[in-house]
Amino acid sequence: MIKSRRKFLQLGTLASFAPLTKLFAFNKESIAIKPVVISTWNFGLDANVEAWKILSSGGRALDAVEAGARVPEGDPKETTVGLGGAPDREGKVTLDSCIMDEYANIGAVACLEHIVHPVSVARKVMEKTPHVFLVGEGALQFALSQGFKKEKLLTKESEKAWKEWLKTSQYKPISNIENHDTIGIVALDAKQNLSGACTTSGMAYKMRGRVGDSPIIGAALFVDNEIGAATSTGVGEEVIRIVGSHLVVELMRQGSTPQEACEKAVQRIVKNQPVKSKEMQVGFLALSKNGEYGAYALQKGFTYAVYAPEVGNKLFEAKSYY
Ligand code: SD4
Repeated sequence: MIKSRRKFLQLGTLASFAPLTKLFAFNKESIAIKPVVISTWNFGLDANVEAWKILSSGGRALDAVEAGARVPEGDPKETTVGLGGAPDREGKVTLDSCIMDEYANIGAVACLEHIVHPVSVARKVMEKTPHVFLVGEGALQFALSQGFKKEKLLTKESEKAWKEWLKTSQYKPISNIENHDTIGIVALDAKQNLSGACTTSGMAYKMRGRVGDSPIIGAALFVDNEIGAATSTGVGEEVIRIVGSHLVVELMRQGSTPQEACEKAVQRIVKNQPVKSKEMQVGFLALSKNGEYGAYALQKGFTYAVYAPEVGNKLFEAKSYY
């Protein structure tokens, strides 16, 4: 699954990938930089298409990841992100999101209600405020001041499922492909800059006020433009406990490949929770500065989408610990 760019260059077959994308000239040695975008779960395929429009025309990774994350956010059929997202146990849809660019600029929102595109609010926090994180009522107030529209996010379908859940009120989160989960998306652009974004409605039927890993820089997302980027999905509490995405990037800094770094982060969760980890899902994606990528999860079933010149836009299933 991992494709090192050096190997890619050694193959000497760059020209054969030319129909898939433009080759981009980079620095004095004119190395062809291939943009890459990777994102979590099946809906990553559609997200990647939007991101790729930007990357393949020489655009910035930051714009690409925002555009990609907005796709499942705006889709009412996706019940784990944005519009149509599963509510908390009081029936309120509360959204978490963050974004990070190549200059270590960051923005985040948590427990944001009524706004379809929290990732874009997170970007506004990053670009228009002296802060990096707004939550709840204040985040909503800020979003409205920036021209975002107040909307009802609870769809009939999500309301029906929540009312069904209320009958037993059992909170047993097993996040996996059957409910698609959070989108985490990281990209490398033609100028060899990295950015990432993450957005979610969080664990279905969570307690009111609960915030997961998805809006927390270092937990569900981290970008270091010298090294690489990482993102996560799954039971956020466990990702926060190991500051997962930061860990993955730091492991890469110490020499791990993206694949090895994702595996070591998952192993850290198993070490923390040898019993509980058997029954929960956490998945990591990592992308290095040179376009190499990796993925690993606790359980089988964690899919991710890669859009890169040599593969096109493809879905893979990550290897898993269990
Ligand atoms: C959270 N990490 O709120 C998110 C949810 C998720 O797979 O990704 N579920 O904890």
